[in-house]
Amino acid sequence: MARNVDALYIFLLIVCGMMTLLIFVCLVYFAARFRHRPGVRAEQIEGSTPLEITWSTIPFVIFMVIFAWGAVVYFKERTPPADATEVYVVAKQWMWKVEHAEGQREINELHVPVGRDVRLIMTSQDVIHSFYIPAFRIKQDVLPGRYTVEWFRATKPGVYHLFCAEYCGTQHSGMVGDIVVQEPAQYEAWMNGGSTGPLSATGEKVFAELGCATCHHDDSQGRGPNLRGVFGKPVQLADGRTVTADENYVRQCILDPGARRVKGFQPIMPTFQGLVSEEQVNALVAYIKSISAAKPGNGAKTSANAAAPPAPANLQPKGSQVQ
Ligand code: HEC
Ligand SMILES: [Cu+2]
Repeated sequence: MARNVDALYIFLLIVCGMMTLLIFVCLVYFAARFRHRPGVRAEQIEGSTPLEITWSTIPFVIFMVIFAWGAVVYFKERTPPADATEVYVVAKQWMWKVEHAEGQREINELHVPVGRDVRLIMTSQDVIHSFYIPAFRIKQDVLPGRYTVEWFRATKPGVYHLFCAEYCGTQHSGMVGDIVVQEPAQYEAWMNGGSTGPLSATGEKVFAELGCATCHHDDSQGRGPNLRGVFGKPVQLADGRTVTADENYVRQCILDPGARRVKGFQPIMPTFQGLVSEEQVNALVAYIKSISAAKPGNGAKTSANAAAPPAPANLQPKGSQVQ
């Protein structure tokens, strides 16, 4: 992404530089050419339509080029590839806590392999921070109460600066870290040292500990919806809206279930606000994601569901939505 951003930026610099040069050349030339001479009277000019059209059209075209080019770069930078490796980031005053899907945790460091797409799912435990890697030309605010996302693919091994780019209190300037980009083999070795098991497994434990499983069963008999296959799919809400079950949706289900209710269920799910840490929410999200990923076992179950006589759409077990 850095190359795209740089190219656009250099283009802006060149356009601005040429404009500045043009203005100063004209300034000096006109000052000399039309300076006051004894006996010469200024002659009044009443404007020129061709001139007006020229100096409106040319800047317009240049600005539209900048706009279109900027939009293309922006949308590319804002759209993570679907198969990117996921890493959870929790910001707090004044550190970055990182959790890999494989279970590795680190503080103020993020290890990634070279050449892999990495998608960061970020939230804050307190105030607004901003995850900024200048070398990769990416920066994204990290907000309390929701997830924001950014992604990158590191192309060269090395250690790169990580900064917090949003003033977040007295030690804001100390909220720095390292992005460690390693060759795949090195990265594997690092990854295998001292892992606590996959994040989704931690999530499964949290799911059991918090009693989620008392309502969310593996079939359609529970008081809550079957969560298998929910992630990434559209969900019909009681108020008629249809939303996609992404990270922010699952997060809101856990922390603020009153904000949206799934159609066809009693509003009995309690809030877990204050009972779970950001890390536990991340683990739950990873777990719910993992039981929605297409797996052979899951698929078999799904086709059994699909063969069953059709139930009213809102009562269908969620698993049946898996393709
Ligand atoms: C007292 C029963 C109960 C408990 C305990 C419970 N839930 Fe729920 N949950 C529900 C019900 C009922 C719904 C559907 C109505 C709604 O949206 O509130 C639901 C909805 C959800 C949804 C949205 C599902 C969909 O199909 O879109 C998610 C995700 C979820 N719960 C996760 C959890 C997690 C994680 C926990 C544990 C931290 C938990 N729930 C604990 C009853 C419960
Ligand atoms: Cu900060």
